[in-house]
Amino acid sequence: MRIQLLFRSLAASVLALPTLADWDPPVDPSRDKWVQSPQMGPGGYNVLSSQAIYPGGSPVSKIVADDWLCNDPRPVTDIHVWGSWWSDSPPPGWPGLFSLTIYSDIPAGPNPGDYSRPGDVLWSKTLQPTVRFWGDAVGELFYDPNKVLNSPSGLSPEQKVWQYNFTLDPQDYFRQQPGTVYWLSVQAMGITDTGHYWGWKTSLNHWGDDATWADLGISGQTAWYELRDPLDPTRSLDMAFVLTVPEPRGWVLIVGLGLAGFAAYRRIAR
Ligand SMILES: [Ca+2]
Repeated sequence: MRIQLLFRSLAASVLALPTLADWDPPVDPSRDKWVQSPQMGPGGYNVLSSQAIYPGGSPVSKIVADDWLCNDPRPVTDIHVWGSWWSDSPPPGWPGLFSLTIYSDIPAGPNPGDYSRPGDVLWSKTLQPTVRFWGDAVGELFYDPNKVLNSPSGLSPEQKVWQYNFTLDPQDYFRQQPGTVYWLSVQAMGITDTGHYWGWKTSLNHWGDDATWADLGISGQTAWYELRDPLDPTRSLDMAFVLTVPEPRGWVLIVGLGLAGFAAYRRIAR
């Protein structure tokens, strides 16, 4: 009977916790390796980062990347980002696949155009996240740096913000070198219905260099371009993402359930 009560208590604890794949503030150094929070409302943008079809029928494969500093040796086990859909219109039936890539850093040079940018590809996965609604951000804008959408400004209103949570399998953990700068890109893959475009949300926080964007064409990738505020080019834009490590809470539950199972086995075996 005591064992049954223990199992019930542990099961209740599991149900009472939020889904471990999600990420919520406040920042917890035991869980969070890097945090750049989303900027909700005026001044916030969702920057086109999709493999999709423009309204005129031409394909687009835009990619956005931002930098971070590895400041401890724990591996990246989860990647969390925020984003929105152009005109708040997600594509019906889309399988929800994203391409995530981590690059080395090409440091900034002495000249004004020598901003830092992604270098060699170190890690790349195509993953399907869990998705949850994050909130309404009235006053923010969707931005296409190519200015094909909503020409000539490239800007249009939207406000539905979603959180995308990518949980990596242990064999896919990204193992970093402390003191090293890396870049992360996130792109929504294979959107075939014209009129649906995903944008990666900009962040309240600035670190390192501006985010960058590029196009992946048939003839290869274009250069990386700096991402600046389209309404105030003096303002740097960075992207909203969180990198987490193995969550202590999850390990406590796993160990607890293991001990309970062992105790039950001992009782039955007697
Ligand atoms: Ca940055």
